[in-house]
Amino acid sequence: MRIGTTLSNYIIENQRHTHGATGQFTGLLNDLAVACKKIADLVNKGDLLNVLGSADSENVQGEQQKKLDVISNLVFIEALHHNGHVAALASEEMDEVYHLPSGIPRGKYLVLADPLDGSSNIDVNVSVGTIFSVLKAPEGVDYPAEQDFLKPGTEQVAAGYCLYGPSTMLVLTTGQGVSMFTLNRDFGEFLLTHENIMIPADTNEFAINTSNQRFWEPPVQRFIDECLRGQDGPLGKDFNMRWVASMVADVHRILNRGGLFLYPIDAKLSAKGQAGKLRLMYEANPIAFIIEQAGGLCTTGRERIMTLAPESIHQRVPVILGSRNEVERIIGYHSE
Ligand code: AHM
Ligand code: MG
Repeated sequence: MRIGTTLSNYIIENQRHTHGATGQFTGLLNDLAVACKKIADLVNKGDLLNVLGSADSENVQGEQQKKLDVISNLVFIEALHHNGHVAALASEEMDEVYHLPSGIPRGKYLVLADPLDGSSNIDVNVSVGTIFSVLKAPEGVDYPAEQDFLKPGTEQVAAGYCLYGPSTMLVLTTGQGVSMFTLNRDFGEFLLTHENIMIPADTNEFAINTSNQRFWEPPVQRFIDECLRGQDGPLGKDFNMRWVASMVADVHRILNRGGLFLYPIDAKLSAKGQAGKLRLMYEANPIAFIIEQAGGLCTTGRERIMTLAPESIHQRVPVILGSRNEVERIIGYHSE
């Protein structure tokens, strides 16, 4: 019986094809995989470990943290900070950049993460995930500042997510397509299960939180209205709708069978002074990198997500992504 291609096999093979590679990037991806395996175990055991429920604390964005949000963030730091692969870390659950303690060797990379995406699903046993984005660190800087993280998505060297669903799956891009790995819990390895994922260009499935409908802008109102009018409407086809409320799970479905995901700007968010719901640096950018590598598009409706110039690590943006032809249609509605 063969073992198959482990995540380690896969990244070491990639390293062989990268001129001047030192093994640090390979080490970093291994660290990330360890963090994901640990979080998968916590999510899986849930109530048995007394890790569900509220943490009685808020993050920098004033959102109530769950115990598992806080614990996953600690796992992320522990797995990444001491192997000499990163120079600093940032996450949804930390107000400021995390600086490595003195005495720990500085690595070549910066990592941003949403340690546990889909907070509202944690306590109800619905799929959640970890999202990560990897950037190059500035050379010779012991304590990279927030400014050093503020690079457009096009400068990511890798991005991925781990989905904690019926199976635990790690989805990764290093800019050469998208690969999927499934965790074999029996021997604790991620094994390559899909390569060169491509999102179908057309779709008849969309995901949006329609409870916000009355707050949407006209282009999104128009598009969803046309979807709902189905075969008799201008789009000439019937649509299906899904909304998991964990972006990783909605994105995973889109990678596998096509579809659209929209978390647009709306009047309710604007009234709170927010430019969107999702965070650019550790949600939208890494997911955009994956979606584009799989042939899809990711936009605010008006601009490509990956070329936005970030202003802060916790910045929010509108996100519209998925099957190319329908995203192009929505972009067109925004420009009319
Ligand atoms: P989180 O990082 O606090 O979990 O928030 C992000 C999540 C996304 O995963 C999901 O698509 C969205 O928020 C759901 O929002 P809503 O509850 O408004 O439907
Ligand atoms: Mg999130």
